Amino acid sequence: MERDPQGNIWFSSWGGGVTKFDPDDSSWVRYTEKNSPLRGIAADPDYVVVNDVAVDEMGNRWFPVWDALDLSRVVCSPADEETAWVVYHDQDGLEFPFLEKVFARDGHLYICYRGMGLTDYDYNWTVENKVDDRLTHYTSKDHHLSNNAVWRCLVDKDGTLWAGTSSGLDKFDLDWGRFRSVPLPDPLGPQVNDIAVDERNNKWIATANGLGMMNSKDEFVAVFTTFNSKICDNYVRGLKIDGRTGDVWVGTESGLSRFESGIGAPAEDLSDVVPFPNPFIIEKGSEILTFDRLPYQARVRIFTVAGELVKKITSGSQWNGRTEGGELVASGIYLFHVQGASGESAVGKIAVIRK
Ligand SMILES: [Ca+2]
Repeated sequence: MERDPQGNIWFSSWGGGVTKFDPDDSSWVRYTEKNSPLRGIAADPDYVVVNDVAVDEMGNRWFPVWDALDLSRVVCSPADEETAWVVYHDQDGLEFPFLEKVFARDGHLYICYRGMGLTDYDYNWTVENKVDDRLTHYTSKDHHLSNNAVWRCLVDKDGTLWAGTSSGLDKFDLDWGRFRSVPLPDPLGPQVNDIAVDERNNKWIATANGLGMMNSKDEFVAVFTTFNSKICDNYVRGLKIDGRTGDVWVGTESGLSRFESGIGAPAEDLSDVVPFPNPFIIEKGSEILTFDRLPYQARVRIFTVAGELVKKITSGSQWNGRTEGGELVASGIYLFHVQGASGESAVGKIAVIRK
């Protein structure tokens, strides 16, 4: 399920093609072999299997078609509704029929296969023109994927390609030109069913045995199971993150759970970056202050009122109340300076109270 820039919501289905819901007039349109280039399976041409929908930055909608009888693999509904849908066949290099999830980013469509690895299809931003397209196919044999059954792949905010497979989580290593396996903490894994990225580039990992959260340095900082959280079931099938509220919606075998991560949409104006709690009361020394709505690439520096640098926060959005040397700061007023990726900046104050 995905929303396109016009506000339409697109649903994929196992056997029923693709459905579009337009919230403006509450209309539903179903696309099947009768009114679109989507095609059914050989055993039943009316049975159109589409496992996912991806919407790219231009608003093009991409549908992976499972085992279509005419050997079509991917169908694209261009952002401009007047343009005819474009079909990518096996002749376009997409030889494998069992397509699972797709992910669109920067002119590439990444395709996960059940049992056949992962394809990076570079359509080069031009949907109608196939002459400029390039395809790279990754497998366990040639590129060290943990397993050729790939259930989800995506590109994170740093441009790194991730794959969730039946045998674990893989990260693409550009220097090496191959994937390497990222160890999952107990009891997560082994199968990774879904991956989602939040506004701070944390990776949320849905597995057959719990949900994990990994920070932007690839360290697992949280593991959620029925033993330590209110998650409905340890078998986690799918994830969606609401970028506005930071809520992580967790689809499990026994129901839907919602986790309030508190990681909301990044501030467009850096003066909207607010530290909390403020005043920042330090009692045990383990307290954390968070800069809410800090954009991922922004950096924070904390100063005394005399202008002396106390701490640079180069990754993440949190401060533990300590100096560069690891000492807890004294009670008092501190200034913070936020600098965005393109040089814009803002300043504010934090009151620290030591108890
Ligand atoms: Ca192209």
